[in-house]
Amino acid sequence: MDKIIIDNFEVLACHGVNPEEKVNKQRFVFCAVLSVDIRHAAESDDLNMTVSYAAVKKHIQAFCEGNCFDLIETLAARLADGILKAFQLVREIELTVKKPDAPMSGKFDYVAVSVNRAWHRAYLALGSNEGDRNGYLDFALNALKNDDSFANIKESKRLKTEPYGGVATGSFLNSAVECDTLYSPEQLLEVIQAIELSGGRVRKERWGNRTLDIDILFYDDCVIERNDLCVPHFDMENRDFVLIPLAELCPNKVHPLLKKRVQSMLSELQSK
Ligand code: A4P
Ligand code: MG
Repeated sequence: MDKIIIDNFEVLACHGVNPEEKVNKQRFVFCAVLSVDIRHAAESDDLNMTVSYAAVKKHIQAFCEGNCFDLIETLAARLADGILKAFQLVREIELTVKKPDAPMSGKFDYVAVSVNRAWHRAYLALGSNEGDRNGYLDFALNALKNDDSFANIKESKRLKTEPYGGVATGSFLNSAVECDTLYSPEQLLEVIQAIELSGGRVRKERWGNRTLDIDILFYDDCVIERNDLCVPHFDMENRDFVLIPLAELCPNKVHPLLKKRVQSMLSELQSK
């Protein structure tokens, strides 16, 4: 993707572990490489179609001057997230924070931390078969909408489905959600489990009845095979309650392991 680059922008501020660094300003030098699609701006020659580097520079300065962290790791990671949230045309950022006057003996140019952060496209499955099922799905959707580490949230239609797997008893309400997220897959799992808990979810038995279930179906094209996190979600090719809502959102997405489009998986399942 195209890049907008701010190189070696210097700000005087107070960050550091040592007490004197909290009161005496020192130099922090920022290098930001922003991934932005600039084609429309180039065609129209219109600043509104791109990201103003002056506005990003102002954001960096205000954030650096307005905070006082022990670690440049914190400064770099939080600033990178903040830029992605404030400037939605920026899809990815490589941000380096240099500290040329770090209190360290010997001759060196600077110490630095570099972080890479990006918006990732995730697909989630929502399900409920206990209590106010619509209310629980609304609750999950609102929790995602109220968290600014998610953007562009879109829910499919909600579908009444019969229980699958032979454990749950009451009928389900299911939907799928498309979103962009700044969370890593592991963070996303923690976040959705926290939403399930605050939605009254009690884990009794696997595949049992539940007020609210949220699963990660896809995370970009990642394949994750850990005991506590398996992406793409296990067994989706056999579940119409997953594939029908998903096909509404992303019929042409290709399952990275099965190498089949969502719509093809659904057609195959329905013709069985
Ligand atoms: N886990 C691993 N991978 C993932 C992932 N991609 N997303 C782990 C979310 N969690 C993932 O899940 C058990 C463990 O799976 C978690 O601790 C997590 O670390 P859970 O939500 O505690 O239990 P569960 O939901 O009972 O198990 P699981 O395997 O998620 O079951 P499913 O696949 O959610 O199936 N019938 C209909 N009609 N509609 C339904 O929604 N749902 C189920 C549950 C059964 N039958 C259904 C429906
Ligand atoms: Mg689950």
